[in-house]
Amino acid sequence: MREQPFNAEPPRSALVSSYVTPVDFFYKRNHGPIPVVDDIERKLPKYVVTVTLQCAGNRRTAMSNVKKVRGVGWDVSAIGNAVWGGAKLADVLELVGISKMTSTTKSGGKHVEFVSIDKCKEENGGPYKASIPLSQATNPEADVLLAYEMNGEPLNRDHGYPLRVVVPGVIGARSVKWLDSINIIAEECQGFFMQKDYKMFPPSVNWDNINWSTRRPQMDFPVQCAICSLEDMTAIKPGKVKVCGYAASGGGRGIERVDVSVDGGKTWVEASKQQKTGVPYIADDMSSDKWAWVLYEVTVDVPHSTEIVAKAVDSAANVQPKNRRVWNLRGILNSSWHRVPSRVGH
Ligand code: MTE
Ligand code: MO
Repeated sequence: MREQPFNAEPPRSALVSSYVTPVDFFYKRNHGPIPVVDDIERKLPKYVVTVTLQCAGNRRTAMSNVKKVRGVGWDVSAIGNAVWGGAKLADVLELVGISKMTSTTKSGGKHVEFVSIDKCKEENGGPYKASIPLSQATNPEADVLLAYEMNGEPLNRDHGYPLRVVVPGVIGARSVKWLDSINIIAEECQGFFMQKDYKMFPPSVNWDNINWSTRRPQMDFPVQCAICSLEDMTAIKPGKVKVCGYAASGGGRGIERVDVSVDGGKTWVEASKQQKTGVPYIADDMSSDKWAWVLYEVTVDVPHSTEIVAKAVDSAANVQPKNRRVWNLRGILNSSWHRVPSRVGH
């Protein structure tokens, strides 16, 4: 945990002890000191949507084991699932005369920019900002919220009081906290965190040959899962071991399957997954896990020291990559199979 900026991550086991992540256990990612802002008026219908937010840097520490990357170190818990309450951005924009669209309506490449009030050194003391396509912002089905509640309580300062953006299915960096203003702009936001960070480069790109303008800002996050019931090199007794954790995918893709292996990935068993029913949700039945994670669980036999591995498959049949070939200099989007070396002893 660091005080300034304040970044915090809960322990693995605490992370999956409940389906909805309590505010105290929800990771916190800030690029500047935390400000206080005035309250704002709320006159639109309130929507309550369960959304998993994931930092693009989740699991970055493991990527640094391959080759050093630049960025805040995270284990597997820079992710959390909360029940967000707020106005739909599509309603807010309609109020100022921008009509609702579906994902196929042409929006001429325009973006909606969110500007915060915090001051970041990366912006030379200017505010944190990010943008999403206008077509997404004005599409009610994209469920983009201007949230003022988290888990039924007013947002706290760490998570963006009094108002933050929640962009479901997209890396956390676009869910701007302490929202100050919204701009409709001709192209994507030119801020640091859109243009000089949070882009996915191949392993051949390093800090000497990087050309930021060759890549688009990362938006959706990939299919991801982690084992949360075991720390690396846990000593376990031979016999049955319960393996549990979370799985989530971006872009509204639900989780189809979670597989667990106790022989380093040679053979697999399917875990059972659950999404707590009863959490508020706005999605049709077949895709009820559209924006929210699933928690999974399976009991496996572990006869000898091994690597316990988990991988998830999403509704578009995307699978997590086997190897850490996804190495990139910023250490983002580490979504390789989650491997936990385990030592069996008596
Ligand atoms: N918004 C502002 N204003 N300042 C920030 O530093 N960090 C972003 C995003 N929104 C950030 C921000 C990043 S990188 C992430 S992952 C999420 O907020 C984290 O949200 P949380 O702290 O509520 O978990
Ligand atoms: Mo992040």
